[in-house]
Amino acid sequence: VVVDGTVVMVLVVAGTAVVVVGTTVVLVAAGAPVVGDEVTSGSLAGAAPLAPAHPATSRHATATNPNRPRTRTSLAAEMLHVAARHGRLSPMERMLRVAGGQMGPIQRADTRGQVVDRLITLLSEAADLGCELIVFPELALTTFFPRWHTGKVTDFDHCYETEMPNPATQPLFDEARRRGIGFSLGYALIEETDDGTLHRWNVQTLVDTEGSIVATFKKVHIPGHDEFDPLRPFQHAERHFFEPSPEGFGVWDAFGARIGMMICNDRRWPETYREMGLQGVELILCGYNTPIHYVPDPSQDRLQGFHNKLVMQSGAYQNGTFVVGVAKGGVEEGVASLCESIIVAPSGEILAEATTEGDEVIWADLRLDWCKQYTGTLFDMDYYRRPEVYTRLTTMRGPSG
Ligand code: ING
Repeated sequence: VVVDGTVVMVLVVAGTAVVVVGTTVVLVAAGAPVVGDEVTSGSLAGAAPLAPAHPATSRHATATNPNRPRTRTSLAAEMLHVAARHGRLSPMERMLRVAGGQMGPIQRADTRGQVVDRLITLLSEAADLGCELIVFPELALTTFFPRWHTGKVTDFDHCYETEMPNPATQPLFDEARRRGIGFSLGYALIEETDDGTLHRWNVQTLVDTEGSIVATFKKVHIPGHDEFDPLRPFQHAERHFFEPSPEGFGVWDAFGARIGMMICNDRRWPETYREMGLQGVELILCGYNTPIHYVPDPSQDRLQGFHNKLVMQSGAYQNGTFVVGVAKGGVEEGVASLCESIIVAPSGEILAEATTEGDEVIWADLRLDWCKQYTGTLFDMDYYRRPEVYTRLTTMRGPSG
């Protein structure tokens, strides 16, 4: 085929898929020719390179993980599909296939073993699809326990992890490493600092395709309330159970991208995205547990789905980044919670969306340089932003000072 003026050929040679742009091998499923080889003999030698081609850096196309059940021709077909969909096969394109592992409810009686089995099922499906990374929800190991409040936070110590990995989650780490897929996992963490004090965090840990922990992010914006509220049909006492992060938002180099994390309520605050946008983030991973009924203002109930999309689509667009937002939803212990997991492009467009209220994998191919089409033009922050007049943003908490 001719893509963007360049002859692109896909050959399945001796069981190996070889994609040639002009006369340069740019993609190999696994085996013989090496990415970047010049094809100088055979029928390709005469193919005049209509455009300079460079060895592709596409990751999953050159993945040599033997465990990944991929057929050669399916890979080649996929690469052409991706090329066609993005209008051109620009061999320098960094591609990342990412999944969202939405979960249905986790009931109070569900064991971590049962939950980890569900996570492994989602992870396996994502690996079968050729994904390199799957994003799991907030508090993905337990029911959303801040819906209760007994007055004693230690009554819920069993809902927190004290280390990661641990015996309950090791099978997830092992299977991820075996399949060569990374993941981000939301959970509650009790941490004892050197001076012996206990800290309780709402966290998300990013694990790479080798099973190593890249980073653990602590939730910054803790919503809800601290004291028991007798007027509520159910509590949202996150401020009773979790401290806010003292570290803020980070961005890490992983999976060939600049990756940041946020948790649930963080996604509603524009500062969240800008703090990562100013660190050059290209992909933000987010898990959420969002009850439909918002006790302080029930008029928002019918808008939960709209607000969920609104904040992540605008955050993505205004900072030129992909966003993956993944729910744990459905009816958990009688409380209806939002699903509607989405994958959003730097344009603000939705690339994938869940359609069920249960465990479901959504996925998309992220062409990471799409970010630059926004951060290098309309939202060129180094050129257009005016921090010298944004003085209130970091000196005031609210209108009262
Ligand atoms: N949950 C909710 C969220 O920010 C909430 C809190 C619920 C806010 C309903 C507004 C409306 O999505 C968490 N866990 O932050």
